[in-house]
Amino acid sequence: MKFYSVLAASALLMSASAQATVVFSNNFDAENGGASALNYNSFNGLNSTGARYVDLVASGDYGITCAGGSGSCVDLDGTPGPGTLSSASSYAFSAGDLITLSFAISGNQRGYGADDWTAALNFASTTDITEWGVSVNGTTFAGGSGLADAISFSQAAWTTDFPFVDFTLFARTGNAGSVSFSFATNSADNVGPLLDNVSLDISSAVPEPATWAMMIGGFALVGAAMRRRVATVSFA
Ligand SMILES: [Ca+2]
Ligand SMILES: [Ca+2]
Repeated sequence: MKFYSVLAASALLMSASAQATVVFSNNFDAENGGASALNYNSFNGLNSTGARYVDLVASGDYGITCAGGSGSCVDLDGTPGPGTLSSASSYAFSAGDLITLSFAISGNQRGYGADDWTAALNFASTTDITEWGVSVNGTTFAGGSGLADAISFSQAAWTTDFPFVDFTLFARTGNAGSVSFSFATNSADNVGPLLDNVSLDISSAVPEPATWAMMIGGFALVGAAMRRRVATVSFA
């Protein structure tokens, strides 16, 4: 009986996500033919602005392993940094849409101490945010609501031994508009946080109240499973 209810919750989660629209996705694996490039700025759909460059790293080069153990990823601190990486385009949303920026990020396995990093959703004009927050390895933390020109999450002292963590930064909007996104670090020693698997999703899916109840059951199961993992990783 319990097994059956878990399956039902999973099915609802899948039908909800099927209505989602991925408007941007880059796992960096196809950039530069799969080869590393310092101060790379020919990304598909992304710009490394001004002199704040980032490095493209093929997994295995410089003692760095990307998310999933293969392909390529980005060292947010270029040569020299600090670096920023921003979406080249803005993406339109409608009132009530849920905007989700997903990415994997780790400390730099080369060492060189802890760094700060920030991920942001930047709105073209002041936007009514009805709810926003972050999700870390599947556990959600509420950020609140209000009028905003940008929503950002900043992580201080991201130590070099942090493994890749799946983050999402999300916002539900009360009015239509357009949004871009950006990543930045304060690292300036050529060795910074590693970024991988970036995607932006804009979804108009609003579940029925009855569906919500069952989805919360599903999320609770995920949260319980993930809490133990997160507990070993401190987000102070
Ligand atoms: Ca990758
Ligand atoms: Ca650094």
